[in-house]
Amino acid sequence: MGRTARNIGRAGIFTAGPGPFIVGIFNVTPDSFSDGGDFLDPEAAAEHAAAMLDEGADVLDVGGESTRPGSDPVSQEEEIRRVVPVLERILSVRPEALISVDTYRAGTATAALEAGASLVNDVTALRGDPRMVSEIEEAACPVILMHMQGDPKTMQKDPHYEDVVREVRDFLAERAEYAVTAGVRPENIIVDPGIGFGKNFGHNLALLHNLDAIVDLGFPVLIGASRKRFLERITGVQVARDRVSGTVATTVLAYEQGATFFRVHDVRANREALAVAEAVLHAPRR
Ligand code: HH2
Repeated sequence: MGRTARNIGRAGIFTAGPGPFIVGIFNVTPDSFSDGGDFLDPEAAAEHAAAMLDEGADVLDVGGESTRPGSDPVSQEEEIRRVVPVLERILSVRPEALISVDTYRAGTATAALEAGASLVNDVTALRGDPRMVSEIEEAACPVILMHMQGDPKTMQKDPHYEDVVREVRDFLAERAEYAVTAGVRPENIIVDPGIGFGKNFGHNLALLHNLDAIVDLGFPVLIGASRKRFLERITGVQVARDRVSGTVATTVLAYEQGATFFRVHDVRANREALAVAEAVLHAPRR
């Protein structure tokens, strides 16, 4: 099957309705901050993928390089070696699964799309590899454009903004325009303020409380707050995988403000919380 056969535009992912969509995090990395090393073996990975889909994930986001603060990049060859076998194994047991590849390298995106991935999650918003935009345009697949100040190695050293909400919004508008000018279809663009990527505690909260400014850009908005460090400062929960309640709070608040994609580790908890939020928000108001 060629990659166009599996590619989805609005016709694929968005016909399910307006969302909300859960993007299950699937790190095939030895060093990710909360689940590093868990799913390097394709068999364990396939089981975990099936569990996430059964719990209500709409998309699985497979990544072969950690972008946690202070992390080092891996080579493209190593990234492909980690991602492609897992992706193929998942699709062999769940051929209908929608898989996104978390990469900023065009070569990895190509390999993943050829292996059956359906969308690309680029944390550099197409700045990391000059060939990425044409890859997305040719594949006609959806792309997530994320804001990041600096790079993962140094981004948390001293992030600085005059007005974080305005700057993140303007950045995402500029990157979306860049993509559209290069031929990417506007309906294939999803934007993401990049919680924790070159942002201090106050910056993260300001973005989460002013999401309407990002939603107003007119693209679907993705939020990735799952288990992140700023939640520890609020809740005191030090173990990353125990930050489920804090994550769920961000999901519900972001959904109420118009975000529709939620990149999370804990699919079931976030799916249930979103179902409750949807029911309440659809009840009549007097
Ligand atoms: N966060 C992480 C990685 N990729 N992609 C998007 N679009 N938005 C995010 O907020 C985002 C992302 C970091 O989290 P995680 O994948 O759990 O950890 P690591 O980078 O250590 O693998």
